[in-house]
Amino acid sequence: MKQILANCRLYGIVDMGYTKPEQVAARTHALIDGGVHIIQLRAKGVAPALVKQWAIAMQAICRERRAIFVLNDYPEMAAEIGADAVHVGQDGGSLADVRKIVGDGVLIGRSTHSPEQALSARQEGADYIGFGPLFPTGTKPGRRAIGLQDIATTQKAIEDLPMFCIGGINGETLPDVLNAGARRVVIVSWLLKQADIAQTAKNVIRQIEQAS
Ligand code: TZP
Repeated sequence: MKQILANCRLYGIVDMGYTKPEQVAARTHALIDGGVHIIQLRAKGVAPALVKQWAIAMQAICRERRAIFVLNDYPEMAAEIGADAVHVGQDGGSLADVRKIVGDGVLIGRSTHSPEQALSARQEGADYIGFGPLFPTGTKPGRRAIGLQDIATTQKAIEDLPMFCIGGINGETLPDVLNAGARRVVIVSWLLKQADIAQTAKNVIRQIEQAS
């Protein structure tokens, strides 16, 4: 799994704010078809029983197709359903506590919003980090944008820890994000709104690889 993570350029999120329940499986497949090998379920404000149902479905698809399935926010549920990874925010408790819940075989991702938080996440034992939001985004309303200026120095400071830049990335902003030094990105709403998710993902991955 660490190898899949290390090779991953584009991280996809099936965000239930933009996805109908009946689209969960098809979107998971479309992302994998497009070369996205790490896929998160993000379902804010939804009953845990529903989250669990979608998580089990996505985990099965990801296992069969050798992608990493990440559950956002629910370490206990991640452990229970055998998720590959769990992602927690700054308010998600210490990573040592999350590690105790999920055990050693599960990857842990942490959202970070500053270079200091990125370094702390590394020290705490995160397997990867999200870094953003780079731009204001309706997917995380009210969260201050951190801009592009710290991407390169932060990636250097955390050495080989995979850092996924996130927040307001789309076809227009991607070139600036890559010019600022990003080599891994998460794209949520723009990607999910595309008519052809798989083809768009392929195009994005090609652009990232060309910049690398
Ligand atoms: N964390 C920081 S920004 C963000 C999250 C989950 C949302 C990114 O979504 P979008 O739609 O790609 O801007």
